[in-house]
Amino acid sequence: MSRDVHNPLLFEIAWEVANKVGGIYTVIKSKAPVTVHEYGDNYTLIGPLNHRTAAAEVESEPITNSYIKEILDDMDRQGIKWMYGRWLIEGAPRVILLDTTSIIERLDAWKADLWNVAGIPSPPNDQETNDAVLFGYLVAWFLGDFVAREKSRAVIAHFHEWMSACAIPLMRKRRTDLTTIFTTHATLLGRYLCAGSTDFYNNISKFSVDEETGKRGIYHRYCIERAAAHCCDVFTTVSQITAYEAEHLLKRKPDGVLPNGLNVVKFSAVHEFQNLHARNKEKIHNFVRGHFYGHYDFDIENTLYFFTAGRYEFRNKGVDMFLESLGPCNSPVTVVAFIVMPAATQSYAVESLKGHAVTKQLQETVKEITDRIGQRIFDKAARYTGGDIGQAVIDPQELLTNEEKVLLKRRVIALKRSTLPAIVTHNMCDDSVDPILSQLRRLQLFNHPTDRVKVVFHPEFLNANNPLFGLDYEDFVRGCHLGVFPSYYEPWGYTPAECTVMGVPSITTNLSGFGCFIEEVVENSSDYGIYIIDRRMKGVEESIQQLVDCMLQFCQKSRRQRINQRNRTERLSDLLDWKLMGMEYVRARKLALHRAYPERFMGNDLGDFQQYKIKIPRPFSAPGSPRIKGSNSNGVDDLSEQMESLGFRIDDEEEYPYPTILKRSDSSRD
Ligand code: U2F
Ligand code: UDP
Ligand code: G6P
Repeated sequence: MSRDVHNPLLFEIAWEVANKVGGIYTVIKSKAPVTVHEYGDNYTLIGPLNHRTAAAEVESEPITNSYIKEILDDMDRQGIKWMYGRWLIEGAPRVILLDTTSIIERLDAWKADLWNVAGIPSPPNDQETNDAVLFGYLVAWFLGDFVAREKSRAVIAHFHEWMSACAIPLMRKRRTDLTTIFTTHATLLGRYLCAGSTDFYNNISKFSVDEETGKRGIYHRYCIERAAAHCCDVFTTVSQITAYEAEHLLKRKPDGVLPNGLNVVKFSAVHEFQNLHARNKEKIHNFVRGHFYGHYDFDIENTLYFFTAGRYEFRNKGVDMFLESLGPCNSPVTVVAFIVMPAATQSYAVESLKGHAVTKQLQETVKEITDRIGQRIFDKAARYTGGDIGQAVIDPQELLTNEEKVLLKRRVIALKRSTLPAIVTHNMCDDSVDPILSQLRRLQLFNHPTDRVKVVFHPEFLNANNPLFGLDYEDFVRGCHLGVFPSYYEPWGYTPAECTVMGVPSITTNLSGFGCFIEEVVENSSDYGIYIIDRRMKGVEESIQQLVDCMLQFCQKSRRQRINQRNRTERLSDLLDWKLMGMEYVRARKLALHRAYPERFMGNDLGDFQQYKIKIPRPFSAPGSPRIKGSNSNGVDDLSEQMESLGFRIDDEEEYPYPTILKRSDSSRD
């Protein structure tokens, strides 16, 4: 059968399509605009139907593709519930959501089939695996039926993470006529091993993977992940470091790396992000005044805000290292270090709410009194009818009435407290064993007046309705001075990348995908506000010392230097834009097509690619931008190399969403 490989159809499949669980949601959602730009209506996402959230995420619309309609109608007749429409995000891609709960009666039969055809076991009580199996069979069903109808064009199915990937071994076994890409965003075993106390990277080649996954009760999940990695046409991960991990733990060397980008929004006035920093910092000031009431004796204009945030993975996210470095950080200015990580809580702590209430009352009283003073000054001056001009100006001694003095004293007395400002804003369910609280107690970081570094643990993600901050996470980040993410296990790490595009300096490590990426493409990244801690070659104590040094170096900067540094940081954002990052996805798709249909690339059959030839300049060559080092110095080959070895010439000048130009190189072997 000869399918048109120059005009393919693309399906992207993930458990987090229109379903926010973790970082993959950010990947797919932020990438949608460029993929839609490239594929238009030839792009369809497939995800699970979560009835609780689907209505807010997706708008239903009639199905225009007759093949898709036939298949979904047929599924409907067989009792499968689904939703078809546009995902309500920028780019508005088409989505198919499949309801795994509507087909639960087939679970046992499908599990038996999975064992028979792929040797993958699935125990009875693992809900996530049950979902993965049901979803996998539905996706394989849909795609199998689709390519049986659509016979003229090539179809690419791109899967993210093991939860969505059960369909890959099934389709390989059924010889479904399409090409597959599997992108893993971590490995199951790697995440588990790192969260424990294993010396992961030094032992990575020695783990007995079956035994280790068995001990942790994830052997069957691991089988799905490993089968997907081996059965797909093109296997990729999000970073070099995860590629290295996948090679050892999944036993296949990835074909390439597809780094995570962001949908970078540029303001028309470049300095607007600086204004936003100042405005949001003001809101954080308000929080600090309330939280530290009774102990608010530091100069807020000379206070720096550091933070870490993300899922509560104490060791993986490097929170242990962050806290450890706060004590020795003898900063010349006051630092408030925030930790924003969701944990189980009962409620906001009364002390936190009280602090904000009493400072708010004080603020209102001061406003009321100053309004009255203003009125009195005006009245006295306005009544001037001639004579001694001094009489028209109120005597400063009389500015406050006795009644106002009493009112003000009452408000000030309410600020007195016998306790220190709390280190946590909520009542925690596991207060006595919580790892962050335990470490803060061990380090005696209790917000003493003499402490240069204060700490506030907010065990809940932020949103604008939050009674303490009243800020969305993004605005909170903008208002801070430095993000600190000394991760130990971090396949990519969106948090420092998000800081960068908002012009907020951050600290990351050479064990995070993002940190390694920046190390590879930017020289002297610390000049540009991205500090990379060495957690690879250094011992823990040395890494902590390096972190302390970075923070101290930052604390010694003048305001002018901080403003300059923020400008440089923000300038790096083009590097992280999907318009550039998306190029690797383009390459992966071309490689997948080539692997599945090599004969379609023979001879002079590549002429069609020429139609995409549109050039736009490289964004990061703007004057004053950081110097870009040659990329991919080690580890997994990049996709360009793979393709060049197949005889294509990759034009690096090209920028997404215009697909890379593939030309047969003159020295082509065929
Ligand atoms: C990898 O991240 P994961 O997708 O495996 O991480 P998850 O545990 O699934 O979730 C992180 C996300 O969950 C969200 C939060 C993150 O986007 O915003 N979240 C939330 O909104 N509310 C909550 O109460 C709890 C979580 C990998 F580990 C990362 O390094 C990569 O960056 C990522 C993408 O490739 O994949
Ligand atoms: N985040 C959030 N609200 C918060 C703190 C963090 O939405 O209060 C988001 C943040 O914007 C980022 C994600 O959490 O997108 C963390 O992603 P990252 O890649 O750093 O790690 P992952 O959690 O995916 O392992
Ligand atoms: C931004 C604002 C400036 C403000 C500065 C404070 O650049 O545009 O008006 O002075 O932030 O910077 P800082 O690092 O002290 O928060």
